[in-house]
Amino acid sequence: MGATEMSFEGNVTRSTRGGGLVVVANRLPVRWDDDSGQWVTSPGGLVSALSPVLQSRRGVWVGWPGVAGGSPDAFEVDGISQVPVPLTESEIDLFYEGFCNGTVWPLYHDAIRPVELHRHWWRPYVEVNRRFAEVVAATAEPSDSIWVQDYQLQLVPGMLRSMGLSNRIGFFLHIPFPPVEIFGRLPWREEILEGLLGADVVGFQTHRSLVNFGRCARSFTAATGPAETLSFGTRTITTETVPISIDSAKYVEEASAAVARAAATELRSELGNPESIILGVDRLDYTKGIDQRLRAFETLLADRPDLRGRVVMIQVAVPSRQNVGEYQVIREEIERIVGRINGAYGGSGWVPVHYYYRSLERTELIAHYLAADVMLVTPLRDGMNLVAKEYVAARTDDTGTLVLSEFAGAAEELKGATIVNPYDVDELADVLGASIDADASEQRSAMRMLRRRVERWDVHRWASHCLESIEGVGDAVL
Ligand code: GDG
Repeated sequence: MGATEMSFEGNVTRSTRGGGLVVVANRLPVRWDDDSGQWVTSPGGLVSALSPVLQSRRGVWVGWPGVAGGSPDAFEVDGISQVPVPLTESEIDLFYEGFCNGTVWPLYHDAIRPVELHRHWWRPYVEVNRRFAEVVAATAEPSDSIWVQDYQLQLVPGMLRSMGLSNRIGFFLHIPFPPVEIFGRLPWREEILEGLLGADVVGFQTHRSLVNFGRCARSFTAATGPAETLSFGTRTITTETVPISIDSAKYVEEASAAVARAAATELRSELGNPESIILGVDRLDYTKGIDQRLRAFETLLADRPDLRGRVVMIQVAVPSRQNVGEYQVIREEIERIVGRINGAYGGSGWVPVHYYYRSLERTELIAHYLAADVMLVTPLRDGMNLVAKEYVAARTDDTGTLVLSEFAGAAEELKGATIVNPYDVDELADVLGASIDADASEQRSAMRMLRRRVERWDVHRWASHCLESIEGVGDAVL
């Protein structure tokens, strides 16, 4: 995370509050830019979806500003009031890297890595959630709707109720909610569930997560009733499946530009004009199945000597959570496999795996989507996976194959993709080989169907649906 202590002076303009909507997320949608000496908006789907809503309602975003230590008073960027919640270095260590990413993250992703349970991580989680709740309580007007985001802030809705707030409150979980057998391990399961049950509406990426939540709520709290409308005390909590999406029109526009097409052609030629380019783009996270995917490519090269020299795999691994031990372990493992494949099969100008441990500029990312004949999105568990949707949106000529893990939330929605079990390396290798050989007309009809879905259900539809539900005026998801 590389957070440094920083003091905030000057550059702060106090905002005037209107009313309407308070978004609460671990991070503010802005970051401090040392070069320009001002706050700049961080790009991202959630920010682009919520910005117009927040601007028109003069809404507020409550979150951590991204650097440890003191934080400024509320300030405004691009017409949105930013209300910072300060975190100390020790809280970043114990709350964020500890409880959020060492306990909740692995637990909610099927416990595919050991789940660390420490009381000295739980207490800071409670304290930081309380600080967020206090800031929200001091900021929200009685008529405001409050929308809390994600696994870092699960206690906030319940805390707001304990403080006596009667506002409409929504919560959206971006990651999976695990089955009762896994969630039940958590010593603080009741507290977390009661935190979430403070909301009026809880949104999930998949139906599976919604069902898991209903079962857990009935098993570990006094909640009763069907998962979709739980009764808890005197209140009713509605849950829904609302898959998050991307700014599809923006992707289509950027991918259609001549400059993007030219960059893709150039990329292909730099790689020696291979017959097929296989692409993976992920944060470097053990949930993303990067190691299994590389093993599948290795198996393919062993089984199919005819493909050697003709196909290239690009894996973009964006550095993430580098202070968490399991992330260092998975990075070493991935780099070992890349070295093994290139050492065994590479030669005479052909490099089988091009591995980047860095993030790409957005224009480069789009050029990669355009150049890739096969996109491998093979997480072992994933809330949704936006990369899958971005690839689909970028394929405006309807070519290309999306190979998608059945364990990604996106698989519930993108049924026309080539669905795989990422744990089955041999199957994955076979599917990869078949995708390389695939008939272009078959690919076209599958991709057209996927594109229709991604264009119709975009992040703006997602956000307006969620907000209408929170405000009690929602209708059905498409
Ligand atoms: C969590 C959940 C859920 C990636 N590499 C580069 C780059 N990216 C961008 C992608 C995409 C985003 O990062 C990654 O989003 P994902 O959805 O794939 O994954 P998580 O970060 O794990 O997100 C996930 C999501 O929240 C939303 O609810 O879907 O399940 O785990 O937008 O484009 N962007 C640039 N260069 C890169 O190299 N510019």
